[in-house]
Amino acid sequence: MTPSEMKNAILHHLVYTLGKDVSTAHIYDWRMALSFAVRDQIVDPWFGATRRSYAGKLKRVYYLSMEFLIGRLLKDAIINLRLEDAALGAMNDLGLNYEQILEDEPDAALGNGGLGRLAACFMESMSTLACPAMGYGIRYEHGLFRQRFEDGRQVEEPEDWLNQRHAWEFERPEVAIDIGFGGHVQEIGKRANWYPSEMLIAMGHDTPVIGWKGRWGNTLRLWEARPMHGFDLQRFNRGDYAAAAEPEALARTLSRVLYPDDTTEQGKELRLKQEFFFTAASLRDILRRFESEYNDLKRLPQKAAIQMNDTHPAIAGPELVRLLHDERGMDFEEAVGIARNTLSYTNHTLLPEALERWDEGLMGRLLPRHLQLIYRINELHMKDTGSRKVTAVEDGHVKMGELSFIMAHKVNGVSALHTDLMKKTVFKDLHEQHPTRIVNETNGVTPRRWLLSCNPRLSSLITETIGEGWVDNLEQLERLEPHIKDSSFLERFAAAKRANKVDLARWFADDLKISVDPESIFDVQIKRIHEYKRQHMNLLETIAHWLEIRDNPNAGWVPRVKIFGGKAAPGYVFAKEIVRLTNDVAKVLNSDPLTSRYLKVVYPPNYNVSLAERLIPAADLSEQISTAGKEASGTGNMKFALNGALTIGTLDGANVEIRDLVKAENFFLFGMTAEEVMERRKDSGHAAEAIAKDSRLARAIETVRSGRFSPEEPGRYHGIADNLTHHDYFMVCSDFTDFWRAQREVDGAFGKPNWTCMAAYNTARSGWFSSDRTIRGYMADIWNAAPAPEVEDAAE
Ligand code: Z15
Repeated sequence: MTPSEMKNAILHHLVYTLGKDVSTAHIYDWRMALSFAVRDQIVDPWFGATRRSYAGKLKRVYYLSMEFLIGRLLKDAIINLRLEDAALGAMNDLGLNYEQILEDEPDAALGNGGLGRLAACFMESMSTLACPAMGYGIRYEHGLFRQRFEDGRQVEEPEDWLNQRHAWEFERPEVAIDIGFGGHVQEIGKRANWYPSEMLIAMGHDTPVIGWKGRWGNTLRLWEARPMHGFDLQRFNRGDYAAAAEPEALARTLSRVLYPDDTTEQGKELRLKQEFFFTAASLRDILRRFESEYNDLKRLPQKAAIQMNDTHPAIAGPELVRLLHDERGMDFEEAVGIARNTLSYTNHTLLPEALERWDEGLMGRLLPRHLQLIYRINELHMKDTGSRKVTAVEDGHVKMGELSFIMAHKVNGVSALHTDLMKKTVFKDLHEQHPTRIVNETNGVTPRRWLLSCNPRLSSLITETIGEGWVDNLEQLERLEPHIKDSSFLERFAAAKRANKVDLARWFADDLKISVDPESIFDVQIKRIHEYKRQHMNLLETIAHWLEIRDNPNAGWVPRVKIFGGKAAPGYVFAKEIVRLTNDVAKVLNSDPLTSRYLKVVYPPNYNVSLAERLIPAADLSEQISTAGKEASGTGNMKFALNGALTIGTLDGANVEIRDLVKAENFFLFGMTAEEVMERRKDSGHAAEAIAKDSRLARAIETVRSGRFSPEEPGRYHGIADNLTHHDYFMVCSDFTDFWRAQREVDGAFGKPNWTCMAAYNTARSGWFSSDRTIRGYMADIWNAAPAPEVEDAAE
């Protein structure tokens, strides 16, 4: 497409789709017009892919996920369809600012963090690899809340992405599926009919996901909850206007809002309803499609692979059994077998507070037939294994992890260490019973968004050095290695990083009114706020460093900017205190005339995918400092390494694999191993002991306790200080000393010529962390699915 063709398409949409004139169009109208012009280019390759899946009778992958944290979509589509020149040219021609238009798009924040973003990367990689697939989730009216700071405190505001027209989706009113809750069960022999007492409709909305070079396009189908009977006209005519709209409002609550808890489970009724709602709608849709193509349900596992992203869709097991057994008359044991061969399950955490357990009473009320089937599935499992050791129902609760394991033919962890720990801890007994069921698929990230799109300077340098093949064959980044000896390459590598830092510094100055020196170390920790991720350890180190600079302000310190980003779950009190402490520390440090040249703290509010795209390319240092054994994988860690940041990190999650690949000398390792953590926890005096041994740590905690950062309320942080001294479950104190040592090693290394070599090695050896590699692994080890044959590039 040429710039002038693009311009004509934009003008056409401006007038005929948006009903706007050039003279009255706002930035929103131009963005929409550009989006529709780009969307037009998606449709043909997308249809083509769908047609070929049907014509070739290809096996389809179904990715069931409560969350898809997809972020902005316009630039992604432009890049994958290679429309940059056309779009930029058209915008220039029209006198519009291309960057500004892209920035006008709200983030689609239909997820909390890693799990939802992984689902989004997987969708993009499945399209790039021409893996016939469909994502299924919920079309939340409100995505993850927006975060604001008020006197340093987090304030949550509703997120309203659907206040504007969403350019990328196609409404599918014909894809409307009835969903029931409650009611009673009528048993007929071993089978049963379920008569729900409450019904609503799941309506589909399809978003095309286009792969690299437009080779292939899959669909993300998100369900919206609609009332069965919209509006009560009788009531309205009686004058009861509010009551007339009630059934509608009630049904719609199901897709109203994303639960804002990441790795903490609340066990709320509405949440269970959401889980069943989208899972049941997806399964019915999958079976309908299968039955339109094939007439033998026994072949379901050959033609469909259904991935459960965590236990949120775990009700898929009993529901699929119900559809096959109750509704289609298949023998129970056979139905369980078919369901299991179709289903697989990804576990994303070992944290006990994140493992879903549903109250049997609640489950029985909402899903009476499913609870019966869960009992039978559980009994069958005990019969088959000859053991009563493991059970999916215990203490009046249904344990969704166990249920998912029992109903899946493969269960995967998300990093090597995590998979190993799964076998040794939460699923120890099940693993002994089914020793080949657990497999590892280490997470990955899409290089299209997380390098090509977010870091154009580094991307151009890479392409000029080794050609363009890396974009969909990321392991080609290895070819950079011989250039790491070449001083002109290193200079350009450093220049790209510096320019990214200058951009970020300008944004900090303009948007946050904080000035930072781009020559400083940009030290970044961005992720959800959680005790196990230990933002408070990073803060203590910052405070200790600050105190030391104050002791000796003229010692020639290596300047640093500590950058934090992340949201706390609204009900997670401790995490919210960490948010506030970060802001309070920033206030004191940034205005300290003795130290602010050397040390600043920046905490931009409302961390999201778009902000990550801005921060990661400008980072020198990536903070991956979770308590070993607690972070299942991490994916931010991969994005940073890929963009040439060095990691300071523990041996946790995928950090282990990052360090193996980029080599120990290019990674700042510190802290206890997972085993050492478990050992040390047995010693109840671990925190006190660590504090007694490290005067810097003692002083930092004392400073927090003293009210130095909250003079108007000196007791504000006693809670944090007490937790650290007495409890410290996540071993902040015990790891602090080694963390400090590693940070000083960073100071020593930064600015030396070798730093750029280390950074470049990180980029050159991160190719394995492409989500293309991960998806190939799932296809081979779990889904038994193949890419569509003979796929050609649509865009070039
Ligand atoms: C979530 O984002 C993750 C795990 C969960 O159990 C839930 Cl509920 C949400 C994260 C892990 O914490 C992170 O380590 C991992 O990289 C990510 O899932 C994707 O696997």
